[in-house]
Amino acid sequence: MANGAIKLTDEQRKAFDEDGFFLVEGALGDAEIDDLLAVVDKFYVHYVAERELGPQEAFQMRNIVAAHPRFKQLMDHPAILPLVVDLMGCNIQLRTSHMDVRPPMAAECAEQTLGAQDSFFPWHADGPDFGWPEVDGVLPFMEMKVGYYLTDLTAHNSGAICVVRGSHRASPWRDGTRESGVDAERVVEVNVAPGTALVWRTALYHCLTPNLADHPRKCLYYGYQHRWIRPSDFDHQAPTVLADCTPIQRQLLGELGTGNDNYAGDDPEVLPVSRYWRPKDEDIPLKAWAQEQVQ
Ligand SMILES: O=C(O)CCC(=O)C(=O)O
Repeated sequence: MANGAIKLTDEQRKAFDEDGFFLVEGALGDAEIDDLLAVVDKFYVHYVAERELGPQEAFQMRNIVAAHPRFKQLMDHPAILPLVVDLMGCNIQLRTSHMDVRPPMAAECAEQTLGAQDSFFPWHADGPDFGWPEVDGVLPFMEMKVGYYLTDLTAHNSGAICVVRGSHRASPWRDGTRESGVDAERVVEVNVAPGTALVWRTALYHCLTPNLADHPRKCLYYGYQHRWIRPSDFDHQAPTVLADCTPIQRQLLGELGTGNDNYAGDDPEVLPVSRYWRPKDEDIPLKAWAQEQVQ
């Protein structure tokens, strides 16, 4: 990666701050898409049989970074990691990673009001049970996700995610209006070609259109958060998952980049201090990496 590549463009930063998202077209090349689809299909076929899923049933699998090396590689994809680090800083980790397969649905699903609370996929913002802390009704910037779309979502009602532009800066949930508080003018249906990445704040209200296309919709999501928050998919990843990781990958998987396990610092008996809270440089290899990018 070329030095200087870490910087977001002005347009990307403005879009992320004001709209809550931007797109990176061609983030994945054709060969990467094919590779990833092969892995998605392998898991999907396996779980359809094991869980006896119906032909129209949506399937989601979490912590995919632990399930397959190809999924693990994507968490520090060279086209996207610089953008994530520029947006969140270097003291970050994964909160979640998931794959989503949504087969074609019955045409009647399009009769449901988009995102209605009784629909197949209601409007929501991501967050833990009991919610994020709110400041004046608005969520602080706690986390972001990158969505990688592997199949064609260019048609209306092909199962694409919809986001409400700028909704991370307002809180229609507070007055109890829920989906009726979603301003239709600001709804963006993310109709994109395979290989596109959506870089977004998970405080954005989002839902899905029904998939009325003739092919299943397949995509992957990677959620990033500050390291002093707890991930949702894991406490610690299994040693086998960590074994062949780079220091940056170990960091993103929630470990100290050194591979050491003195999480409570050098003097845990008298002066414990979490190295997620107060990392040394060697604990966050992303710091040196980020500095190299801007030289
Ligand atoms: O696109 C999807 O299938 C799920 C999106 C979503 O709700 C999420 O990532 O939080």
